[in-house]
This record gives sequence, C-alpha cells and structure tokens, in this order.
Amino acid sequence: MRIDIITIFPDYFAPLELSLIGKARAAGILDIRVHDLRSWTYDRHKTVDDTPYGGGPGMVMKPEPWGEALDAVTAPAETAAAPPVPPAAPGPRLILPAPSGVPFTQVHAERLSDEPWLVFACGRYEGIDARVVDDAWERMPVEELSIGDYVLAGGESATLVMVETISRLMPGVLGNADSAVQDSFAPGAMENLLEGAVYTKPPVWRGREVPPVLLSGDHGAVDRWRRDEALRKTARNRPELLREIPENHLDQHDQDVLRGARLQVGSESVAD
Ligand code: 6GU
Repeated sequence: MRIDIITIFPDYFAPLELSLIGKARAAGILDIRVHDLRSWTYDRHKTVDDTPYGGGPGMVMKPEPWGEALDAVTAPAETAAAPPVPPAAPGPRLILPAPSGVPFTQVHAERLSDEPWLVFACGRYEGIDARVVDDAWERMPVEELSIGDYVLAGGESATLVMVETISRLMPGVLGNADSAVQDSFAPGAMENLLEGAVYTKPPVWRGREVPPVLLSGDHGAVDRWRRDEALRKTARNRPELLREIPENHLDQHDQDVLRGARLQVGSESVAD
C-alpha cells in the first residue's frame, strides 16, 4: 500500500520509522511518503493560513497550497513511454482527519487496509478551505474521519492513529497473524466483547497468582473463563456494547455472569 501524508509538520511522522510499521516499510509492504505542505507556497513567509470569511476566531488553511499539493502528490507516475491506453491504475483515496468527520472505527480500518493508495491531508487551525474537498472529489473519493469526540490541535496525531490501525491489518505487517483476528473490535471476534485480562510467567508475582484455570491445560475451561472475563470487563467499561449483542448470542451461563457483573456495577454506583 502507498500512503502519502501532507502536513506542515513532517517531523511529526518520525514514529512511522519504528516498530511494525518501520519494518513493513523496510520490507516494501508499505510505501509511506511524507510531504511538507509549505513546499507548495511561494511567498517569503510560506503562508498556509488566512483569516476566515464571515469572521470568527482562528485561521483557515488557504486552498492554493492544498490544491497544488494534492495535484502533485496524486499525479500518475511518469512512465518512459506513455502507453496508448492508460492502465486502469487504482487511484488514491483522500482521507481528511477532522473532529467533524465520521467516527473512525475498526470497520473503516478493515476496508481501508485493502486500498492500494491512501492520501492523508492533515489540517491545522480551524480547518481547510472547504473548496479543497469539493475540488478533490472531482478526481478521487474523499472521506472525512474523526478519531473520537474530543478536539486535537491538528490532524497529525489522528493520522498516526489511523495509519497504525490500518497498517497492522495488512498481510505481513503483524508478527502474529492471529493477533488481529482476536482484537476486541475485530469483526467476528468475541462479538462485541472487550478482551479480558492476560497473564504470563512467573505464576506468582508479588504474592499474586495467575488464575489457576489458565494453568490447568483444560482448553474448554480456559475459553469459558476468558469469555466470562470479557463479559465482566465489557459490562464494567462499555455497557452500551452489551446492548448490541443479540439475545440468542448469550447463553444461560453468559446471562448469569452478566447478572453478577450488573449487581457489582450497581453496588459501586450506589457507593459513589
Ligand atoms: Cl481527525 N482531527 C482533529 N483536529 N481533532 C480530532 C480528530 C481529528 N478526531 C478527533 N478529534
């Protein structure tokens, strides 16, 4: 997959040289190119923003640098001899991180991990002149995505979040192919359940024992225990996710576990 990132802070993306993503880049699985928006400014101060029409606080990113940057970054590669019929090369998809975007979820990440080419346009200040999106739509699909209900100073950290989430789903990026399958929000994982607690050696640490069932070798009992833990954790941290599970996906044992968990949550809320 090719990923282009346009930003006024190229250094922000140094972390993409580390760990899984750094290795995937070295292996040629990921081709990540970071571009400085200011290379498409021509004044002494490399101006990228201006005051908003209609008034109001803050600054808006100017359309001209963005238009030129997107044209340059998404231009088809130069070939030595232009073929008479252009190949049906898969084009780019533009992602605009913005707090006003559609909430980014694992479902988006799964779909985007199959794309050949993504372009992230990192806005700062109050956002980018809206004509840039309308103009880009003439040439490529555009998605405005938000990573949560809070406001960041710019799209850079949101882009890091999305690039990492998308990249780790690509074949050959995760060390362990099963890890992504078992993720809390992976489609078809344990429904809508959060992953419960995990343990490793030593079996006793600071007087705390690993739950004995995990050492029992009884795989059925381990699976049942993990599901109980997942139900309890979900009831505690994300009760709204439980309401999305169809009734017939919860057997009697599940319902007993949840009844116990609800009693606990209830007693805590009374104590608070
Ligand atoms: Cl994608 N950008 C900004 N600036 N703030 C955000 C966001 C994105 N997602 C949540 N808050």
